[in-house]
Amino acid sequence: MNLDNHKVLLLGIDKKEEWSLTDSLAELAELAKTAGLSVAGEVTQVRTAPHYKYYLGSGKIRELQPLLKDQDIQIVIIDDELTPSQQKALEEILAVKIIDRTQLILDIFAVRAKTHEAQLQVELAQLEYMFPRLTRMWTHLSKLGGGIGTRGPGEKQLEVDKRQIRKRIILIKKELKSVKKHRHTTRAKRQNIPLLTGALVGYTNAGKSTLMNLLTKASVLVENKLFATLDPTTRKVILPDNSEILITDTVGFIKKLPHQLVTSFHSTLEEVQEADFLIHVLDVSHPKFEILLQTSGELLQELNTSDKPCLLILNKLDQAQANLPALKLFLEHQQNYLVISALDPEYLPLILNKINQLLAHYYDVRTYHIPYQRMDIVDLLHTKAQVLHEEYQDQEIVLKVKVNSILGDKLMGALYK
Ligand SMILES: Nc1nc2c(ncn2[C@@H]2O[C@H](COP(=O)(O)OP(=O)(O)OP(=O)(O)O)[C@@H](O)[C@H]2O)c(=O)[nH]1
Ligand SMILES: [Mg+2]
Repeated sequence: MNLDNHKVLLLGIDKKEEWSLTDSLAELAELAKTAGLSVAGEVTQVRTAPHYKYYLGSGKIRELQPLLKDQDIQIVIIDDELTPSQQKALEEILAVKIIDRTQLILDIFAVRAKTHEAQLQVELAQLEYMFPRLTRMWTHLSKLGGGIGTRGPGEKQLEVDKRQIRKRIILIKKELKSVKKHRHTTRAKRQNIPLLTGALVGYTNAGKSTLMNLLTKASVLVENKLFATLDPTTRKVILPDNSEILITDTVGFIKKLPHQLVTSFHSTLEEVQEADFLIHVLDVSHPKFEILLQTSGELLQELNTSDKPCLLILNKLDQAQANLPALKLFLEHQQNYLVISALDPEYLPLILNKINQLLAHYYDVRTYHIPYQRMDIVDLLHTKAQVLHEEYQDQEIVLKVKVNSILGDKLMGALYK
């Protein structure tokens, strides 16, 4: 779908929630801009739930019709995910193209996906979104053509289309499995020399890639657009105590994240699950930063990562003046956090020290029995751990070390598997 430069109207319903319609529409407008659309205005209605047929009530729909004509608007974007029949009914009554929030996000992901894996994941999500909608579309046509009980031409076409989509879904899933296997071997290679891995996580546009660039001096795409990063990038970082870690930049979270994307991006989010610790980045210049944190927190919980050591980075301090009182209150209940501006390199030593501190909590004294053919591990312990005692015996080397427990576990795994 080419959405470039089209004038669009946003529609939303106000359910009087803490994440207000204003917040939600501001985000929807950002999404629309990211997709290359130009937002002409918004129409809202206070309702406890969407109208079952038209999303908005019929009075509001009547108001909309002349407005769309006057302003020559051909695309309307809905702030929620519509049911297939709502979408169809709205398109008919308003005579414009209706795009829901899910479709818009899928569209952005489709344009942004760079690697083969991300492209497959997005296509899968799009097909899963399309499948039930296709049924509706063709059921309607076949009824017009043949009536109940007859297999009209529409129905036959529907069967063909459905079969093709199903086939494509199976093919993509198979291909994703093989891509994933390849990624696992790359990761396994990485783990040959076990390094602690931290994942940068958080709401979209929080500044994860900016922080990644600061930490690794790499050039990861940074943009004031939503979902600038879709593919996980991993880079090495050297901490003040000379230990090396890996940092992975990941795809951002968003409220009302389409469930098709959650399942399709599962393997990308695996990077988060496999990480030893998390760096959770939060944009504290956002007026509802606590809700953003809560949303990301819920997604992290779904990914079963709540028990990982986590450093909370409160970012964009330079733009957060209006939020300072709220921020102060919020921080009274927080541990392991740092308030920074990722655009300002002066914060770099502070961040690196904090990561060091976070990982320092996890030190153990351990004894390793290392066979002579694994001198690589002996070397590694000499550089990455504090050696307390070392003994060269006939069959093995016995090392007593103070070592980071996460690294220690990885070494145990490498030695005794
Ligand atoms: N003022 C200010 N802007 C920042 C700061 N950190 C990042 N930004 C800006 O915020 C925008 C988003 O930054 P990114 O690093 O792309 O955010 P992200 O979390 O990687 O976003 P996604 O990849 O879309 O999930 C960019 O325009 C950055 O320049 C900061 O400390 N202060
Ligand atoms: Mg990014």
